[in-house]
Amino acid sequence: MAASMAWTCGSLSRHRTRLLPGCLTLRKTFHCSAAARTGGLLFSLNKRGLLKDSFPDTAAQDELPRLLQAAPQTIYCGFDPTADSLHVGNLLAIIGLLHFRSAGHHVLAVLGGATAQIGDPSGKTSERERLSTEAAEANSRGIRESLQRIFTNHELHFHDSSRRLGTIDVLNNLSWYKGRGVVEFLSSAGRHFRMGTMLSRHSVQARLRSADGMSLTEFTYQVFQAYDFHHLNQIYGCRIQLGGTDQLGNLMSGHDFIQKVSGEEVYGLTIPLVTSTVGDKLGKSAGNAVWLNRDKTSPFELYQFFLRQPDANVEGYLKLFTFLPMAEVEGLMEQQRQDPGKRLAHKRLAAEVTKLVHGKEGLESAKRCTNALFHSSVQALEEMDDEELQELFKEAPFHELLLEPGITVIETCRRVNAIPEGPRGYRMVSDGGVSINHNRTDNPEQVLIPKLHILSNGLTLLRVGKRNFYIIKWLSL
Ligand code: YSA
Repeated sequence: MAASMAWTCGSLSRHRTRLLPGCLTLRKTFHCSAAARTGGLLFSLNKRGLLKDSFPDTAAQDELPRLLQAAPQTIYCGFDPTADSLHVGNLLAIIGLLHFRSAGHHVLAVLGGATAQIGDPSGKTSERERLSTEAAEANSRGIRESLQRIFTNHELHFHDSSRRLGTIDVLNNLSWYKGRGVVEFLSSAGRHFRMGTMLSRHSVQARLRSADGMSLTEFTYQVFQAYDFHHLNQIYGCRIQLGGTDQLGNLMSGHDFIQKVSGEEVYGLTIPLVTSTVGDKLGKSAGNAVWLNRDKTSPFELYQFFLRQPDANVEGYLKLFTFLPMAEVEGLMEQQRQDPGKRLAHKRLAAEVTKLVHGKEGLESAKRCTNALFHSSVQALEEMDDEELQELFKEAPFHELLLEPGITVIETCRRVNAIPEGPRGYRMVSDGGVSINHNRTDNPEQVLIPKLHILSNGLTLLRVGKRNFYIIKWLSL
């Protein structure tokens, strides 16, 4: 069976390979061919901290860099549609693919419409609930849309147009399993899989030790991912599969299967798993998901997620999650060290990721929301439409009210049930507990003034106490 190895081979242990500070360490430890040394793609990905393991070991160190320099190659990564959106953990795999595309290689993003119904046991402590074909298809639509949006944003905003961009295709593995008979599949593909090897996979071992064990369905997962690799190799000439380190066993199964059925040399590359500040893998199962679809995580929330990263993460994240040249990352970090209060590196990180995921408009929306919320900017509020305002104040009730002439502050508060009835509510306003469009309003009888209390977009943001927001959309009589 093929061995895997960490990219920084030599004397460094695997666990120290993740965020290496710079080329000096790499030059000492990165044992590679002349092809890779002369500015190869893998070398630069490794420098960014984007590569973790590769296999088979020496082949990937020597042959693969040469192959990548000789001609455009085809690389794939799979995404199981177990939810209707991808999350920031998956984004790193997408970014990995995009680096290959920028270097002129062809990229296949595979939606696991079939494999999602089997359920990948990798990194999971228990079996997923069964996913119906309909749910997998609906989820695939959401994911396909966000993949395509990110690919377009990358092409528009991040690709150096003087370089030839490789092609990109989004496929769904349901298309090659549909109508395939189980007897035929097991009698042809199945016989190339050895039980001992399958049982030795970390994902299987971990589950066999758990109280619930593992179902046959989950156990066969690696067979399907291996078969996909073979299928893509046969149809698209794909020789490289990319995935997070949790996918290593599945990647190896594909390598072994292809060796047996066609003897083709293929390669696996893994990227590091991004973890939260408490060490959980960023993803949806950990309950801490930051999604890539706007209806689940708004551009503003995504922007804030990166803006709020601990200082210690920023340099690594700039290298992993952005396409900024390394020299620019180093320059930004130097500026940040000289004036940490400005948080230039955090802001750039948040802006680059938001632009990649939601485009220029998404980034503008995120900045508008930031100004409206944290810098009390009335102008920013005025530039928002009601959808964006609702995204910003997710928990805030949204009311549509008829704009009657002479309507007062207290009447407005009462209509949206923002204050208690009677004198208590009246006192809340007169004591200064209410603000409208970021301006404290302590006269309950004040008649609402257009432009001040009612913005030109027909909206009013009412705040009662510290954090109870109400959004009012005024309808003309
Ligand atoms: C792969 C190949 C196939 O032929 C068919 C299906 C698949 C899907 C694969 N088995 C899987 O379940 N992937 S995933 O949907 O869970 O995640 C998609 C990719 O994002 C994987 O490569 C995964 O390792 C990566 N990923 C998820 N969370 C991550 C992460 N990468 C870095 N950090 C995280 N927190």
